[in-house]
Formats: sequence, C-alpha cells, structure tokens
Amino acid sequence: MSDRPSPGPAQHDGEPAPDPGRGLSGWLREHPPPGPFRQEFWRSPLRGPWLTSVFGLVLLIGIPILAITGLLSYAAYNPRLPGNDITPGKGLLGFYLFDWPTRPVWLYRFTQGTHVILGLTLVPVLLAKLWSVIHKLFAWPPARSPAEAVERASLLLLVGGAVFEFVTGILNIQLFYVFPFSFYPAHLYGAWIFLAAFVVHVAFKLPRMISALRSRDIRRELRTGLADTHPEPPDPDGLVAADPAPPTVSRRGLLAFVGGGSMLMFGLSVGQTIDGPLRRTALLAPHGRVYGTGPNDFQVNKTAADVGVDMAGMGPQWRLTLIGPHPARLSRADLLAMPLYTYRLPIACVEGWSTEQTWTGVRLADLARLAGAAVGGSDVFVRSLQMGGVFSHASLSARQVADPRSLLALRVNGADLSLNHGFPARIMVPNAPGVHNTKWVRRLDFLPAVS
Ligand SMILES: Nc1nc2c(c(=O)[nH]1)N[C@H]1C(S)=C(S)[C@@H](COP(=O)(O)O)O[C@H]1N2
Ligand SMILES: [Mo]
Repeated sequence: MSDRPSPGPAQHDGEPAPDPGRGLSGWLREHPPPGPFRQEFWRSPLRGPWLTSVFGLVLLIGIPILAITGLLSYAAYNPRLPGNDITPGKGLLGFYLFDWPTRPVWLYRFTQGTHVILGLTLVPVLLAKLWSVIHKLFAWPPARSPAEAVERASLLLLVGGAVFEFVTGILNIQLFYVFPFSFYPAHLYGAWIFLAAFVVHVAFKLPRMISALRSRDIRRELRTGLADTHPEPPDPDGLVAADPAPPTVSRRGLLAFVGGGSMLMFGLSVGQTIDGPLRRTALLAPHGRVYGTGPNDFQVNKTAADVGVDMAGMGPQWRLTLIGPHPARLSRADLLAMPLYTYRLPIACVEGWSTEQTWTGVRLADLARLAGAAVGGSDVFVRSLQMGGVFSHASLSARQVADPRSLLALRVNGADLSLNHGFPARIMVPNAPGVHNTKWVRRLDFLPAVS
C-alpha cells in the first residue's frame, strides 16, 4: 500500500449521503466498487500514452495487412460460383469480389501465409496493447454521458472483435473446432464488425497516438535501464497510473519481452509456409504430422481414412464422369493415354501451410473440350468420392479451367498419387486455395460460366 495520501475524497466514517448538487454520476464517481474499479488498483509505472502508442502503431500497420490478406482469401474462394460460398447472406460485403487470377502462381501462398503468420506474430503485441489500457475497461462510472456510453460500447466491439478474430483464427489453424458455429462465416462477419470499430477507433485516436509517439525518443528508451525508468507524465486519458508503484522492469525490458514473444511466434510458424527443411521448425503448426513415402512424402491435410472415402470407389472400376454437351466416362488408363503435362505447383492451404510439388496430369481445358464445353466460357463443378461436407465439391472458374497449368493430376513427383494425396485423380490449379484442389475426383460438370 502507498503511504501517500490517496487522491479523491477524504475518508468518512459513515456512508455519506449522495450530494444532490453533483447528482448520481458524481456520487457514483466517488463510490467505485472495490478492486479493479479503483484507480489505486492499477499501479504499473510503465502504462502511459507513449507505451500504448508504440503497441498501437505496430497494430495500425499489422491489422490492415491482416484485413487485406483476409479479404483477398475470401475472393480467392470465388464465392460467386455454385457450391463455393458458405456465406450466401453476405450481401453488400461481397462488393469487392473479383475473378481470382491463376497467376502469379505463388500469390495465394504469399497472401495467406502472410495472413496466418502475421496474425500469430501480432498476438503478443495485441495482448500487450490490451494490458496497457486494461484499466480503462474498468473506468468508473461506466459512462458519464450518453456520448461516452456510445464510445465505450464501440470499445466493446473493438476489443471483443479483435479477441474474437484472433481466437477463432488460431483455433481454426489448430483444427480445434470448439466453437458452436462455423468458422468461415463467423471469421468473415466478425472481421467486418471489428474493422468498422477499428476504423472509428483509429480516427479518434490517431492524433493522440502521433503526439504520444513524439513525446519520447524510442532510441533513448531502448538505452534506458531500470534505474532510470520513471512513469510518463499524467495524461488527460488517464493511461498513466494515479499512484504508480516502483518499476520492476524497464520499458526496454517490456518491449524486449513483447518483441521476443512475437519473434518466437514468427519463428515457430513461418516454416510451414516456406516448407522444405524449415517445415520441421514450425512447432506451432498442427498440420503435416501425416506424410507419405517416397515421391508422395509431403504433408497430408486429411487422409482418406479421416474423411471416410469409399476405398472401393478408388479401385480399377473407378471412372471419371464428364458432364457437358458430350458426356463421357473415362478410366484412369484413358486419362493416362491423353496428352500429359507436368508443372510445379504449390498447395497453399487457407490454414497457412504450403508445399510445392511437381504434378503430372491431364489439362482441365482438354477435358472440357472432350466434354464439348467451350474453354474460356465454362466453369467446372468438381465432385469427390468423399460424400458430404464442404470438401466434397468445389467450383472452379472459367479462367481457372482455361489456364494450361490447371490439371486433373494423376501423378506427383514422377509416381502415382498416393491414396492420401487424392488417388486416382485430383485437381491442381495454379494459385487456387488448397481447399479447391479437390482429391479423389469422380465427376466434372462443365457448366456455362457464371458471368
Ligand atoms: N476430397 C477432399 N479434397 C481435399 C481435401 C479434403 O479434405 N477432401 N482437403 C483440401 C485441403 S483443405 C487442402 S489444403 C489440400 C491438401 O492436399 P494434401 O492433403 O494432398 O496435402 O487438399 C484439398 N482437397
Ligand atoms: Mo486446406
């Protein structure tokens, strides 16, 4: 406890009657509930506008990158095509959607890797930022005016939205579906709510952030040890503790702790996007614990056994059904007798991992022609032997069908596909999200393109 006289009203013996002159809000102000609602509860000498602004600046740069890469990922799903959209109620939120390109081939790998790895890297910064303003959540009275009530409600959307987006994102890449709703629409709608609150917050706080950043020199701060660490001067926002305790860590120490946490998150996850030998360093990545052997030795997202595909369907009696003006049924031998092409293409999963392999197969464009469909004017609806669920089908756009590197792959790295990688045949499309590279294909419907 501090032996200094505490700020605020003098102590009384009995309960003083509300002072009618100051009204209820004055009375409330003088009678905060105990614990975190009292200013004296929050005593860290490091809290202050400069510190909050340093974390805020990092988030101000990082969150728009998360937003852009996230919204691009939604566009990459081509949600306007049948079967691809699980947010049909998006309405105006789809205003920016465009026909996702097939080149550069690494684009989705880059944007989605950035989305996931940056999200993980920002976790310590987000927590530090929330810590630095946490006492404001307990401000008492809850609101002094209707305007303040609105402002504080918007903070709930801001903080709640940020926590919701980070938590659902992380749970999703950990394949830990504990929440009672579907990830994809929840993360998308949550993003828009959060972004709206974020824009309002930045608009209000930007000038104060800039002046707070100017109030101290970061280079000097990074040279200042514990002995010379003093609280920031009292500020109108009340970020600085009313009754600061002696410091137990310098600002430099706190920044190093948060920065070190971020570097750890980055270092333990980036390997899953880069792949190759670095894959082993991605200790935070849950994927790719299942690998194949020989040329099929790269990570498997879901095994055939996991999703319960009918093994019998993959035997010699397997046929690929083509639907179009001239429907056809082809065996694997028929497909292998067609012109085969080989390309190096990445699988880039929405969950952030990726891997590039060498795929051999038949061009989707050649299959479209065989079915009598117009190349460039036909989308394709792909069905898997896997029955039911979002992975059992996917639509590809006319542009994707027409790209000469878009394959119905039969082989990988010179060997037949393994069962887990989609034998007898799987889709491989350049720059498509991994989830659209459907495995265990049984039927392709070439349909006039959705304009
Ligand atoms: N039928 C089917 N196809 C599928 C999946 C699936 O679960 N079922 N997973 C998809 C996802 S999310 C990804 S990232 C890639 C992974 O391919 P891989 O398991 O061969 O590495 O396959 C895609 N194709
Ligand atoms: Mo995926």
